[in-house]
Amino acid sequence: MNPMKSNISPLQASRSAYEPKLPKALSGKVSKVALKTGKATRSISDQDAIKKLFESTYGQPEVSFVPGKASASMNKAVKVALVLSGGQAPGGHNVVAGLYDGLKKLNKKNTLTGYLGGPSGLVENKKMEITEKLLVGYRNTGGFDIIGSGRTKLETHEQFETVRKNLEAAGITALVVVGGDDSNTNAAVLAEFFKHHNSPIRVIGCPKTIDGDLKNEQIEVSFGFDTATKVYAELAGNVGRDCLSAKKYWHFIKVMGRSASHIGLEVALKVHPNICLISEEVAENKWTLEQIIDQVAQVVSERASKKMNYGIAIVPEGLLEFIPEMKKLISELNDHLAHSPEFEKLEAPEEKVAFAKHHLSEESRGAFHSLPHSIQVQLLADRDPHGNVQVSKIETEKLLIEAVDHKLKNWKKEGKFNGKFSGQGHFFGYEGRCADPSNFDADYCYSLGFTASYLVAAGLTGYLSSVRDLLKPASQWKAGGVPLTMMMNLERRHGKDKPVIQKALVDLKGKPFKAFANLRKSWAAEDDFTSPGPIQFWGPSNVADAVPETLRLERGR
Ligand code: FBP
Repeated sequence: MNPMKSNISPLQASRSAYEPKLPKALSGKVSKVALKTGKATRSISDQDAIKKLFESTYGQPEVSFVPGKASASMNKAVKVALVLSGGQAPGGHNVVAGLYDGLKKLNKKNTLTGYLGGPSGLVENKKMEITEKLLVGYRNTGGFDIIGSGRTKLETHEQFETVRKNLEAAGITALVVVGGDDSNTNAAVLAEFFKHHNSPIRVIGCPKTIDGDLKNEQIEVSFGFDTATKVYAELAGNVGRDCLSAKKYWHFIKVMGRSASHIGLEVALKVHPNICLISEEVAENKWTLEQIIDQVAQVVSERASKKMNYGIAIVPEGLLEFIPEMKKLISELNDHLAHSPEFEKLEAPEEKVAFAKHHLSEESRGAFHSLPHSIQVQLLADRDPHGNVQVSKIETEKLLIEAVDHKLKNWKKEGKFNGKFSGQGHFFGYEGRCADPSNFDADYCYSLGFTASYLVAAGLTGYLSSVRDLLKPASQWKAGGVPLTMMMNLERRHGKDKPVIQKALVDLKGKPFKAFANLRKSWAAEDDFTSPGPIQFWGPSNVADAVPETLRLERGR
């Protein structure tokens, strides 16, 4: 990195010198790393069906790298392809750096080719060579801009064939896919396809997503979650201080996390907001939107009775889809409107709203009617390439502010509320996805990439790079690989049973949720906000090397 270059901050220039830590087993000589193989594995459920679908890769053992004698073939030269898939997550560049450094350590002749713009780059054969020179400016930085990312899903036989031909023509024998649950499901399918068709290409995945929902017994946390939640917690903590200073606003902060509420929960554990909604709890209790609004208004009202007309409410991005009547409404909108040529022709929001009302079932019409007009319009405006409602773009924080305001006005008329309510909406999402990785993510990502290079060298396919024991110092982390089929189950998608890596939702019986549930009443009533402050790269270890609270609670003694 050239510190004089105008778009590099002094902090970035300084940070580029950081040397990420590695598990001890991988930091020594290549000849002294042995591959330890465990027992055969099974998928988490639907074993017979998954076995049938993954005939060539099902049941492989878990593996780990331990001190010992390396196999002679470990340093055989390989050409490796890399693709970044899905949403950005802090630390992606360190995965690339770890993968590159690991490959070069194994054999100087190894090469790494980045396919551009996500999985579509594999089909379109758009690529670039990753070199030391290129990497210099990217080490320890956020973003995926080194080769770009994308959300194209490889699904058809033709696409798989094209990828095979493109990679084989380039002499590539391994592909590393950096992605979340969907992308790694895709990696498993590709691994099976290549093996089944006797292609030499092996596939290795890396667990990425700020959402934190790619985790299980074997994968302690996905990369990017730590940094993104630290950024959101810093911002929410600052808002807390503003609250205490101005004492006049209720801040409704929607935080990213397309489905699961891990981000919201982690931010709550860090910041102690007055309210944090957890989508999984809403679904479990089958709460209606009306009941949720009631609960929120109740907290606002109780605080107002103590002259505390201010507060913070954290709202998970996926909330609406977890409210049963909204889930039904969204699914009806997806079914009826997605492929309706008549609807496609409509331009004016009012016409769209009228059309939707006409086509919905009575129950869903009621749910639609209960939403403010602005939200009705949003539900009908943004659709993904498959024609589905883009729930992540709905301004849930504004919906709640409007609905709570309406309720409190009614309560005022009835003499049940005599405070003030002024809401401010925020959405913390993109602000955290490309932040420079925390020390934890910098080390974890580098280790995941490095481990992937060893999995490639060991000739394995259909594995997810895994680095475990993350509460210990990095030198004591354990590096290895988890068979992708081990994490799979069958799920109903678009009317068909599909093999997918199971998404981890917030476990309502788990320690993080319980810790939050034990404290939320006092957080609602008192002012207990904390200020986590900005990510620290240097300084006391309990600050600079802090791990996510949820990880600490889940894996701690
Ligand atoms: P991944 O699951 O691909 O990691 O992406 C997660 C995420 O950041 C969600 O939190 C958010 O809903 C979504 O991406 C936004 O995606 P987009 O970049 O397409 O707006």
